[in-house]
Order: sequence, then C-alpha cells, then structure tokens
Amino acid sequence: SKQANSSHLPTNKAEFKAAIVRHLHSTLGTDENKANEHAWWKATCAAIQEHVLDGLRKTQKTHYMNDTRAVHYFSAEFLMGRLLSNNMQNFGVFEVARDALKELGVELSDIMEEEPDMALGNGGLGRLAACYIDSLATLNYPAIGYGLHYEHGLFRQEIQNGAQIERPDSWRDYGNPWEICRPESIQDISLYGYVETKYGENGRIQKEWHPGTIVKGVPWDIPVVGYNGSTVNVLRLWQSQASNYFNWDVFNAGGYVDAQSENVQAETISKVLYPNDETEAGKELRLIQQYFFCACSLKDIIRRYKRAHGDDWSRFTQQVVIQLNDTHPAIAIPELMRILVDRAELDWEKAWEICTNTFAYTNHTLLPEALEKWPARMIEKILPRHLEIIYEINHRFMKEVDKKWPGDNEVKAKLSIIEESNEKMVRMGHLSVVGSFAVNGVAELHSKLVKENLFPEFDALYPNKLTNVTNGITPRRWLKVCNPKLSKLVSDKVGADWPLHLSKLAGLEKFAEQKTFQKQFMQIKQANKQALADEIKSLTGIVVDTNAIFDIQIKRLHEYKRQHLNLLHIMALYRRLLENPDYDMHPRVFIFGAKAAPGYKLAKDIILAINKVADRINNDPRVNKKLKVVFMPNYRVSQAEKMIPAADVSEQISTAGKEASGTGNMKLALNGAVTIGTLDGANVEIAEEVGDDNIFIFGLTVDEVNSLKAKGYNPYDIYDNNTEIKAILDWLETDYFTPGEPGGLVSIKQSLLEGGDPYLVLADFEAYSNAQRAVDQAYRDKAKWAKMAILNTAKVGKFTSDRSIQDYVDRIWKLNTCKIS
Ligand code: 26W
Repeated sequence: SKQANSSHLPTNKAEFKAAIVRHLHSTLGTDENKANEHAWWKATCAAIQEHVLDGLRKTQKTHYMNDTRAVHYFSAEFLMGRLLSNNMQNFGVFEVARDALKELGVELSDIMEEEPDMALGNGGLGRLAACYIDSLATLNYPAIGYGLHYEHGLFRQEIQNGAQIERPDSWRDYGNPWEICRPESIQDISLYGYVETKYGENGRIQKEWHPGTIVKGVPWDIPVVGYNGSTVNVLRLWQSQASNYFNWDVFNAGGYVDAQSENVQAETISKVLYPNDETEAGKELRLIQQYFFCACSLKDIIRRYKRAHGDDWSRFTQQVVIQLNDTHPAIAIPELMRILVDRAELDWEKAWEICTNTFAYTNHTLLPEALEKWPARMIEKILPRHLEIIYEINHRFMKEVDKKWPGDNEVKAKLSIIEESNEKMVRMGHLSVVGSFAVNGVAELHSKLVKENLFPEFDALYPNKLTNVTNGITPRRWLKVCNPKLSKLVSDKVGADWPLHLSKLAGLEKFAEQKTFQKQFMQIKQANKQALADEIKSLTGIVVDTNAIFDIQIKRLHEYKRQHLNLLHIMALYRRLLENPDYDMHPRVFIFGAKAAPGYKLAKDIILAINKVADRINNDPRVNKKLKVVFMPNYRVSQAEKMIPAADVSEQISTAGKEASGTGNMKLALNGAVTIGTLDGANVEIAEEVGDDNIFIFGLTVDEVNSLKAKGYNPYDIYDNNTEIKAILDWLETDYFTPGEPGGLVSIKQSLLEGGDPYLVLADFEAYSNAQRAVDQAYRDKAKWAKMAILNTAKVGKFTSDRSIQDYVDRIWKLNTCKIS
C-alpha cells in the first residue's frame, strides 16, 4: 500500500535473498560461507541499487520527456551520512530485506555498521542540503544537487589525553556502492591565464580568456530516493582530474616527473573538504574548489538545456533555477555572465536579465568572520575574466545605487561589491544579493536580522527580494529510520503516513496526559537510553545510569554555541556537590559530541576542558552517582542517529542573534527531548510551536544583548561579584583537572575575562543555571515530564523539510511536481 510505484520494487523475501546471494557471487566474488560483514553489506547495497537505478532511469526519462523545470541546488557540502537503511525505508523494503538477511544468517543492523558515512560537509549547512534533496525527491520535484566529490570528507576525530586529533577520512577506500561514474559527461574547466580584448566585425568588443590550465571534471552520481520510491533524483558530485591539455610538451621534453606533479595539482582540487565552519580562510585552493564545481555544473545544465532548446536562450529561466547554498557557489554568477556574454554573445543587459532570474541565494550566517571575501588579486590570478565581469556588475550596480541615493558615497562604499581596503576584496554576499532574484534567511529571527542588520540598504533597494524560509529536517531519517520504536508507536496512534504529513503528529496531543501512553513513550525513551549507554560504554568505557537525565549537546564546537557555558554549569554542579554531599539534584549525564576546526585553538581547548573535567568527575566517587560527563568521539551523522533518540534534554544555548537557525534543535525535539535554550534561531519558532510550558527558555534576548554591548559589557563585574563564577573560573587555572599541569585549562578563563567574553557566557550564566534547576525539578515529576516530551514530538510537525521545500517551491522556485510512471 505504501508504494506509489511498485513496478521497480522487489516484492518478496525470496527475490531479495536471491539478489543478495547473486551479488555476493558475481559482484563481490565471494560466497555465503566466506563473506564477512563488509561483503554482506556491499551485496545488500548492490541488491537495493538495482532498484534504485531502475527508478533513476524512469525518473530521468520522465523528466526529459516532459522537459520539466528543475531546481539545481549548488552546495559545497552535502552531509549525506549512510544511505542503506534510508534507501530501504524510502523504498518500503526495510522489513523484507531484514528478514531475507536473517534467513541468510545475517543481522541487518550489524552490516549497516559497515557503511562509512558520506561526510562531505561540516555541519548544519551540509546536512540541510542532504535533507532538502531527500524532500525534493519525496515530493516529486525535478531537482539536481551539485557539489564536490571530495576524496576525503570531514576529518575523523580521535581523542588522545583529552585532546582532539584529526585523522583523514577515507570513505571510499573500499568503494562506494551507491555512486556511478559518468565519464560521458566529463567537463573541461579553465583556470589562470589572461584575457585578450578583440574587436569583432560589428565593432563589438570581444573578450577571450586564454587559460593557463585546464582540468577535467568527472561527475559521480549518487541517486536520491524519495520516500515511497517514486522519484529518484541525483546528487552529482565533481571530481577533478588532470587533463593532458598542457603537459605533453613537458612530458616529451623528458620532464616526466614535472608532468606528474602538474597532475597532482589538478587532482588536489577535490582532494579534501575544508574543515572550517564559520571562518573564512581565504585560501586559493578553496576558491578554485568553488569555481571548479560551479563551472562544471553550469556546463552540465547548459548542455542539458541546449539538447532540448538549441541556441535559443529565451526559455532558459523558465527551465532552470539555481539555489546558492550560502555564498560558497557565488562565483557561478559571473561564470554564467561569462558564458552568456563571451561565448553566446548576448548583450550584457539580456545576459544580466537571464542571470538575475536564474539565481537565488540562501544566507546561513551573520557572523562577520564567516562572510566570504576574496582578494581581488586572487580572483584576477585564477579567473582573470571573472574579475572584469565582477567589476562591470559592480559598476552598473553603483549607478543603480546612485539613482536611489544620489551622491551618497557612504552608502556606495557600504553596498559596493568591492571593499576598498588596503587590499581590494570582493564581497561574495553582496555579489549574491545583486545577482539573485531572491535572498532568504533560514529562520524568522535570522531573516529579520538579515534584513535589518546585514543588508538593510539592499532591502530598501530591492523590496521583496529578502525573505525567510525556515529550515527543516527530513522526518524519514530523523525519526522513522533512527528511532524505529517511537516510529511504530506513533504510527499506531496517528496512522502510518506521518513521515509524509508530519503535522499528523498533532494527533499525539490527546494522549499526552494518558498514563498508558506516557508509559509506552517513556519506555521507548528508556530503551533508547540503554542503547546509547551501551554505545558510550563501548566507545569511552564510561558507565552511565539510564535513570539519570540524558542531557545532550551535539553540534560543531564554536564559542557562539557556548559549549563552555554548559561546561561551567557542570563545574558548578560538581562544586555544589563537593560542598554539600546532599545537594539536591536528579542524577544527570551530560553528553557532548563536537568537532573543532583544526585551526581553532580555543575550540580545541574547550574539547580538552570537557574531557579533563569529565575525567575528574567520572572518577570521583563523591559525586559520580549523581553526575557524569561524556564526550563522544568523532561526532557525525550516524552517531547523531544513535544519540538523538536517547536525549531527555536538548542543549540549544547559543548567544541570541548568533545561531542562524539550528537544525539539531528540531531533530531532538522531534524525538521527544525537551529544549533548554535561548531565544535564538529556530528556537524561537520551536517555542512558539511547543508552548512555553514545554521548553526552558533562558537568557538575554537579541535586544538585550545589543543594549548590554552598547552600554559596555565588563565580564569582570560578574567575576568579582559572583562567588560561584569566580570559584569556577579560578578552578580552571589550578591543576585540579590537569594533575601536574597547572594552568592547563586557563585559556577558557582568559577568553571570558581578558578576552572580554565576546559571547556573553558569564552574562547568561545565572539565568542558565536557574533554567537547569527548573529542568531538574520538572524531570522529577514523571508524569509532567512525560507530557512535556510527548508534546515536543507532537508539536514540531512544522519543521519537516517537506514544508521548507514547499515554501521554496511556492515562493522562489515555482516548480511543478512530476509524477514518475
Ligand atoms: C567560509 C567558511 C564557512 C563555512 C561554512 C562559513 C560558513 C559556513 C556555514 C554557513 C556554516 C553553517 O553550517 N551554518 C549553519 O547553517 C545551518 C543551516 O542553515 C543553520 O541551521 C545554522 O544555524 C548555521 O550555523
């Protein structure tokens, strides 16, 4: 009943068993007796992939026959995680596959652990892209994801003596059963060189870019299966490869080794994902990565368009919309202009009209250090023609600004795409706003701040261009797949179609106070906590009590996310327990998962501090019945899927105004965790949905943050007057947590005092501590807590990524659904 289109789906266990065994033999070259778990996993993937490819062929044929308008989601990151269980669930064959394997003597849950995560992203932005392509396929919209085929995704994190060590991620070492190479669609991409100005017969100035280097872009397709398995879209990722364009001469002249080293250069482009989240490093290779995947993707789009429409550009913007996931792909704007003006020889005005009706841009951050700027000289070196085009775009834009604000040079300097500093810089955010027909923030509050603080004049210049689309998460991966017990209970109560209609979760509200339902709900939470406790034991050796509150903070490590606020509070609890062994608190396990950017010193120090404090507390028999601290190493999508179902409390404690949206907040609430959080990002909308009784909001608001900073915030005022805060900060300076190494954790204290406490950790401490006390009180009332947890699951239907995608479609993309027959 679940399958909209069952023709290409396997129907029964026997068929599945046969397919898996056939793949063991002829794809893996082994047999049922010799196969290890990795081989079983691969054979199972291959059996599923037969049907995935069947669906893909049908989808592509249907889209082609109907000449559909499609969205092209350009993103430097797609944080896909594992695909096997998701693909099986989306096809509705999870149970039949599990049973088939069981009859072959294989446990599906075991072999699923063989799959390496596709960790081609840093955090929120990359995972959002993955949720969005899931929803696009599920809702039957024609869509392609375009990105980079990194050889190494986000680094693997090891913890040694409490400190983060980065190890390379090698997700493809033993092959990836999902991806298909498409050598027939290889593209040549130009880099470096110079621009020649020529005069055409008609007196038209012609620009010709003579590249210094050409690299090949090799596409790898990862099928994206919609829930119900009808549409199978693709994620197309580009791998760089050396072309033989320039190096044969060198080779023939006997420079074989030099020729090889040119190859290494080209192949470096897609080697590794930059692990910086929210800090722009300005590295040449990063800009080349960005241009490389944008240029490949645009060539791909134009090839497909021309196949249907030849050289007639008049229908391009009807067929193609490109969404820029932050400014990372913003160089696509001048690239499309170059193609239209230099290659297709369109007039600038016509080309610009096409361009500005093709692109839309999503902003994901207000942090100044995350706003991309490239030195003009760097762009000139790598992409000389693009810099000319950017100047021309800016020249015309400045005329527009002058019309609106005649003679106002200040506003011109502020809005200019070019920042006239010591070193001229190109502001990619400004380029993106000017070159797009829509610009959106990712939560109501964030979008308001984009309009009022980041781009106020742009909003005045282009009314209605700036808008909001609140983020969402796919309920398939983030409830159905990761929390099967709760999923079944929910299906029993509200029907099985909630993964497609998440607002149906509201049907749980009427059971929120019912004793039997509360018991069922909390028994599932308990079972999930036990599973996580086992995982914690096996990964860290730490034993935790599942009757304790599981309090979870999982996200990238950043000062603005304030893991150190959480840590200071843990130290306060520890201190209170030492001072008063009868200190009244329900046992609590604080669990962290976080990677720090390798070059972000303080973030790494905070990881070290969490581990050192954890060590001391967990081994202190005076307190460790009531308090435990766990740092889970190597946090990633597959780890999140195990942690989220087990959370009682969700920590969303960023400084107000800093977290654009957050999406982990949505995943945790959906799985029945109660949020302790600030009025920041999507927390505001979560609070609106679940109601004040079912969330713990604390701390300064955006307005209060601003006025505190305006009047002059001095963290020493708090340090000098709050004995608990003083004692905790001073504690960091002793060798209590770092025996034999006094001052081992002092950098945190320094950042909060001498450093001026830029994220107002001390200012919010008291409020946070009080909110935590309220959490503690609430948890002790079992019925009250159960009701709160249930209502969190029941009331967060808004945050399905299907709703986000429908918002994008209605307001920006204007797509039609295309049913696959
Ligand atoms: C140039 C370095 C760099 C790299 C990545 C700067 C900025 C980024 C991203 C924009 C960081 C990111 O992932 N932002 C997060 O995006 C999520 C999805 O919209 C939001 O939920 C998070 O609040 C936001 O931090």
